[in-house]
Amino acid sequence: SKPTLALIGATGAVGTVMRELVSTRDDVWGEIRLVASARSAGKVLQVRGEDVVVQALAPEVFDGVDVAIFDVPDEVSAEWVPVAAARGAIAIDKSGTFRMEPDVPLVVPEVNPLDARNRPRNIISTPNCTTLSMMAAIGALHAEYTLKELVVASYQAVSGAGVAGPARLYDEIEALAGDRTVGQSAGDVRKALANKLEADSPFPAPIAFNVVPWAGSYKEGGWASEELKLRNESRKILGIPDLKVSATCVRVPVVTTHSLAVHARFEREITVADAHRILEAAPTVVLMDDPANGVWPTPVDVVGTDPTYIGRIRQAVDFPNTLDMFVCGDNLRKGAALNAAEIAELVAAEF
Ligand code: 11C
Repeated sequence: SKPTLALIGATGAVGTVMRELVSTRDDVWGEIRLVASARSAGKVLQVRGEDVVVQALAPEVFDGVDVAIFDVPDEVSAEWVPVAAARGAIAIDKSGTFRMEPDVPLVVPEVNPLDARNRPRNIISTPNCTTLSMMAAIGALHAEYTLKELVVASYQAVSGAGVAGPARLYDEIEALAGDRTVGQSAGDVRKALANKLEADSPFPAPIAFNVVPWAGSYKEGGWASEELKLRNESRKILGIPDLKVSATCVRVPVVTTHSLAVHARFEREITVADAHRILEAAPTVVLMDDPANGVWPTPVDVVGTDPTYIGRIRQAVDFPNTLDMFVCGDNLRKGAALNAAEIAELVAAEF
């Protein structure tokens, strides 16, 4: 019989996309349970065209569950993922809690699908959306040319911060709309917003009319947690423990779809034509690279779709064996819900 799936965090930004994905992809699931915090329990949500009542997170909700996908805050995963695993479910966790633990695989199905089978704790982690937004493309290039170094600048969408992110961006845009004087002197955007909106924002600076060089929490040395995740997770997924990675993560006023400018050095020379050949053959990558005709990916054309888009591929003039590229991926789909769904389907195929 088909395995039972539980979606934990069913009402969040990623949970909403997750319900859509399991309703539209090949239906490999028997029962699907929706689980959320006590606050959302009792809500009725649609899955596969049917009404399902959301259950409150409790040990019993995992009884009989084969696969549980968690998209909840780190501390909720820390408490509840082991409960699900102890009750016999294979837990697929989107949080940062278990990603770097040596006995928990960190899986991107295009890159390291076999790692999903080696799960001594019944836990599989899925990466940060920033790492994921480039991994299918970078993994394909690495498989043939062996990656040595990555220097990345991210342009991260506000929905990476959960449902509060887009809410804040829309509020700020609305508050500033119609004022054609704003954005022309230091502090005027802050002042205009302070007059109209609560100070409470998921972002440490105005996000409308701005870019914010900070994503995540403060880490030693002045790093933002997102930058270190990108480094550590890339190393683990690609299986290159000494990969050199340096990142600067920036939040931009885009609703959904993370973009990354990637400077990648390989073990040997790689031309633009080599990269095109590899990326054209990669099933989940879309090559949009005809700059003479204005063809390159942008978030507004990518949002709501599954693939990883790549363009602006250039051979770095002053750096041997190095390509510069621009990658876009929907941070809620491949960056989150889709990767988790794909891992879950790998596991479901074992039943
Ligand atoms: C963001 N990438 O855009 C983050 C959100 O480790 O899964 C996801 C954080 C994580 O804010």
